[in-house]
Amino acid sequence: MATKKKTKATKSRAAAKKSAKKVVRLATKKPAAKTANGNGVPRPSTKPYGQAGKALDGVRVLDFTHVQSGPTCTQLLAYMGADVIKVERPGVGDITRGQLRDVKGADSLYFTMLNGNKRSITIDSKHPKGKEILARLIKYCDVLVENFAPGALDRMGLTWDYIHKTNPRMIVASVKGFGPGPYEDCKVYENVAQCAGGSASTTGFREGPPLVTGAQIGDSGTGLHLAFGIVSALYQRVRTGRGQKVLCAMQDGVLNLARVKLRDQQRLKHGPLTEYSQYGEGVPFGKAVPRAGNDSGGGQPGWILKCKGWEEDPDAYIYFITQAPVWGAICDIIGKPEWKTDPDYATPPARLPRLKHIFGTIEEWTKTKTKFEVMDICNAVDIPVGPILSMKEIAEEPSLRQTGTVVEVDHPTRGKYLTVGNPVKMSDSITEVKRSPLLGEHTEEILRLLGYSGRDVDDIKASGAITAPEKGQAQAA
Ligand code: CAO
Repeated sequence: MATKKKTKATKSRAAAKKSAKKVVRLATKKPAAKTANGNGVPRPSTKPYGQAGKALDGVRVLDFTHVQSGPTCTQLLAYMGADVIKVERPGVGDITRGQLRDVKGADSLYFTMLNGNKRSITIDSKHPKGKEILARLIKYCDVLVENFAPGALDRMGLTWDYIHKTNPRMIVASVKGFGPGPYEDCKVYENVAQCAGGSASTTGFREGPPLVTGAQIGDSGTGLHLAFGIVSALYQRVRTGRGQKVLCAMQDGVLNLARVKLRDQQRLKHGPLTEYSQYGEGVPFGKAVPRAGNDSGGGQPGWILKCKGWEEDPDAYIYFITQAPVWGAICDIIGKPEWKTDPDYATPPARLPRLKHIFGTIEEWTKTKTKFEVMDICNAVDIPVGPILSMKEIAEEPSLRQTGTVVEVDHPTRGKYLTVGNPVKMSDSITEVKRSPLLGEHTEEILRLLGYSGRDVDDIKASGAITAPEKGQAQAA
């Protein structure tokens, strides 16, 4: 039964709420959660799953991000229900609006696919009136996310001290290329991070140069890490009542994703890396983890093998894993039942020096089947295989459309386009993917939300704080 007695937790929550109210004067009032048992935990919602709002409903994000890493983070927060207000430079906006343009006069896919579910306001952050609007936004929002070059936020006057004083509850989340150290002042793009984070030196073929990967592990990977940091900081704020700085260095984010290679670096001290195919080929290891081609990263040897049609189709390949428990099934399928008992092939250690020959033999079989036939045959007996899917195949894959992983969105100037929906699926927070905003599309709406009157908005427009100097007005790029 519910008790009305206030616990320590509810009291401190109430105090935090009170002090927050003083600062966030502009925040709209939210109804207090009804407590079930006096310990501050709300009653379970009576609404059906998926109809009780979204995970981050009520969280307001001042989105000062640009290019890819930061926008990836804030788009994820927006997918989860946060109100993301993207601040852009008047007349210019996020530089990616105009990069890699495929449709004349329309925002690029680079921009539209990273800025869905957000609102856009144009503010010149260096204009005195712009600074005043930003001060209101800082009071209004819970989180500021930025990925400017090192020092740029401070040069705008938005130092941590200023922000924390203006809104002690605000979380300030940043992506930088490097953490504190010799490279902290460097500007960094995706591939720089892939190289500095250890990914490039361990990607590619032994005899070739280091390679960067197509997956944007430096930008999107770091944005994802930052989103985790922000949500954790929001959770901690429930207890402490105060915001904190959250920093994700792209080098750190890449290294976190490449941690198995740091594992292998340490294993090297104790002998060769026997699962790397160079071991079986008798090529000695050097001092650092080598590039391993398409060798599997774990204890289950795997290779990319040709499938039927490989001569014409550059993606007619399959990833084939020789997982030990299904070795017998593999031998039967490829017509080598004798390998099940042959001491040269029967055990994983015996197979390691013969991987090239083994995979060559399996490939003779995969070349007689399409990659999808290999999928069907192998998965029926639990052999892990993966077709090399082209982006065309992914774009057209019906199951990805059904799950909302690939979504078609309509846009007023470019028409329909595909984007990637929320890769995280939640049973009680359903993502609705919305198109990206035009430059400054919500400027007036947000100014009114911040308490400016119609006359104030006119004055702000005249001041030049929200309009491009050369055009005299903010408009879509
Ligand atoms: N009003 C007025 N000025 C604004 C503004 C606004 N609304 N928004 C940005 N600016 C200004 C900044 O204040 C900065 O000015 P100063 O240099 O005079 O302080 C200027 O625009 C340029 O910002 P920047 O240095 O961040 O941008 P850049 O294009 O030169 O560099 C990048 C881009 C990505 C290399 C750099 O921002 C960076 O290293 N960021 C951190 C790492 C990162 O996120 N990299 C991923 C990029 S995606 O591949």
